[in-house]
Amino acid sequence: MKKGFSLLFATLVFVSCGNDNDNDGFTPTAIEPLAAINENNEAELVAFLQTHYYDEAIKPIDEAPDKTATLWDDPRLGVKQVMVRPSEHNLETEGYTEDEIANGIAHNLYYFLVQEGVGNTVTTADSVYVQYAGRTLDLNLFDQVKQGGSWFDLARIQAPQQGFRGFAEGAALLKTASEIIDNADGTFSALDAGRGFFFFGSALGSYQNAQATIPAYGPMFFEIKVLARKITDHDGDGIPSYLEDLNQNGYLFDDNTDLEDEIENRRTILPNYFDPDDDGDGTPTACEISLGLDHLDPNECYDADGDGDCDRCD
Ligand SMILES: [Ca+2]
Ligand SMILES: [Ca+2]
Ligand SMILES: [Ca+2]
Ligand SMILES: [Ca+2]
Repeated sequence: MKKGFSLLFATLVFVSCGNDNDNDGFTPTAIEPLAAINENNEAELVAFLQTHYYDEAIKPIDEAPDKTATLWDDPRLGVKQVMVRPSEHNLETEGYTEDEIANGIAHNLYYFLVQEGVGNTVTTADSVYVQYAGRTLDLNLFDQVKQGGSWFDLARIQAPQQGFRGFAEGAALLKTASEIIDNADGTFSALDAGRGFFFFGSALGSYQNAQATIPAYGPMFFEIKVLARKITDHDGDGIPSYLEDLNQNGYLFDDNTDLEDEIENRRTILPNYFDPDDDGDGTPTACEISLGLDHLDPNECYDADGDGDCDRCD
């Protein structure tokens, strides 16, 4: 993995700063409302798609010459969009519906697939081995791996603090290579790997955090080629992480069975995919499954000595 992107994905904890004009240094920039940022980013994305084109032999995406079909209307590409609903960016202000507060604000992720891939399907909970390039809409490359590949844990990079949910959503629209063949010179060839281009707004990227050459609230696009994937079980409870996405929206941070209990008892907030005791009753999920108990019901647990407290069974 290139150092730059490693930093980008691993340490997105900076606070965006701006000069407060009082000449006493920098103060954190207030987080802008999600709906307004979405509207701006959507307009920027559509304008980009309508003024740029795809030519595999050249960049492969560049400003479209006159009378050239753009990304927006090139029938060869058939640009599609999927709706993703981030919910974690400043929805505490007025003006949002209950549905938006509960399920997020609808964002378009635009994409086209050069090749879907013929291997395994990918979910946003998988770890993937990828080649990729990420650019801002001024075509500035902020990082890439085109030789070999890098492993990314899609569940973790979609975390609010990491901020690359769009990357995870895009990778999950592809399939892996059918086969990876080791070449005699130490390189490898990936046969029929899924490859596509994914364009998304800042709420599916780094939002208010300016990172490397990505400006605060800046939309971006990625070219992603998925070579291989591993199914994950982050908390080792025997339930694959993709099955811990209870509401099946591809986002692993809004599924937390014992959230209220974690808040009330000041325990660490752990979404189910990262929580070895999903219902917080004291009996680990793996124990409950092995005993045939409901691991999402805190009223059902293993009480070894009958004292009313839930116990481990290992
Ligand atoms: Ca699990
Ligand atoms: Ca979810
Ligand atoms: Ca939890
Ligand atoms: Ca439990």
